[in-house]
Amino acid sequence: MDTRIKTVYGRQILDSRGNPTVEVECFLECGITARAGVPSGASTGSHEAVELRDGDKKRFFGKGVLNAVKNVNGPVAEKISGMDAVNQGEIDLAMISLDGTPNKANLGANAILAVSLAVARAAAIATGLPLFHYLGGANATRLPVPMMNILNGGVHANWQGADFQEYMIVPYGADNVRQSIEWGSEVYHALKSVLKAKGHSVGVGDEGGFAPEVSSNEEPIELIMQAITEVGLTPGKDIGIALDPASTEFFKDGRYLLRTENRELTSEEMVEYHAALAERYPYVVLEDGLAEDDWAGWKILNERLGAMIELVGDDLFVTNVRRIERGIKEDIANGVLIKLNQIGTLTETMAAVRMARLAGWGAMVSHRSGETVDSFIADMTVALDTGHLKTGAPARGERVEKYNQLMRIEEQLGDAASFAGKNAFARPVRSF
Ligand code: 2PG
Ligand code: MG
Repeated sequence: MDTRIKTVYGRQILDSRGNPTVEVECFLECGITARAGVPSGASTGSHEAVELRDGDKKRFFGKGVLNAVKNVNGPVAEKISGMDAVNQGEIDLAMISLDGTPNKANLGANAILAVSLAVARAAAIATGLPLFHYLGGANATRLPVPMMNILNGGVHANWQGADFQEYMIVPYGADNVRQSIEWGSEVYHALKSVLKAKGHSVGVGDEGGFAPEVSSNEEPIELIMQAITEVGLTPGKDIGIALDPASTEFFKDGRYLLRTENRELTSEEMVEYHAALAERYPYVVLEDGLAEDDWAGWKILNERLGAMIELVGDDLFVTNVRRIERGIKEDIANGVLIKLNQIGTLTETMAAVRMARLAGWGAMVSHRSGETVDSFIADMTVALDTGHLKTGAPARGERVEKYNQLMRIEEQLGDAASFAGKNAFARPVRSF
């Protein structure tokens, strides 16, 4: 089978928020073609690789990606045509050097990533392996715990609800991925009833979770705890809680501004806020508990809570080994969020996971708030055995496609499949 790349072809499509994004087809000499689409964030970290937007205000309010598409169809196609699709590392390196900047500002991380993923998928098809096996080898048999964001706040809910961006349920007590998704779906629907009964809105945010107006950032946890018990499950035993406040978004002039509570907190006070929540709730993961450049605050956070829960850096580390390395040296967290488009190639993403795991850290693979129906991250999570994947609510096509893919993989693996469950995290799940 001739797995050399004949060419790649990019186009502009829409993401789940209705904004333009890049999609790429990869054509191999043997006749195989494969497609990949890239996501786009809203609460983006300032240290992320560059998402190239046209800036032409007359089209898509400046958000077009026609220049990124042009880069795929011009210089990138020229550079990688003839290379062997199974040599992922070489192809990714070739694009990185063609770009020539430290943050992919020339070609755009959106252009480069779409090619990187389409190439991987084409190679998988050509070698006759499912994507998770192609990327992860014969050992890729463990399914992740789905981290389901069922209540949205912050910028994902237009700042009309909680300040904290994501309230996730973590069905770690299930026997397998299918059951964990079933539980997650039931709790999601029960939460809808709980909200309705209290007269709350049941409109949803960008990631499919409900987005009610609340009077504190703790209230959503209470509502979710109620939903869990209403479906006959036990918080702490069957299902845990994870939060992504996306704290960078409400960090101004050295203070954390909690608008719903009319309070301004220092880093130390924000840490105590989370410590108090961790005492009352079966809290397993806290992502971006502090802002992206508050390294001193993160140090305090890790000293206070690092033995108890997984503290994940998203905007802080931006899937970048240089920032992760510094985090490990300074001992300021114990987990990293993994987003392909923060760094821009599959190879660099895998290096970030490797570095985190070698340090004994957790690695949580993540979608973006603007998504396509591409389910690449579901396969990648199984391949890299990171044990947990966050990809929104168990609702909305672009979110459920990833969860559905996990169920397909589990089915395909049959008896060989296992479920990460309570072992998914950098810290053991506390008894509650
Ligand atoms: C996050 C993500 C995904 P966004 O903060 O973790 O949930 O949001 O894609 O908007 O950065
Ligand atoms: Mg985040």
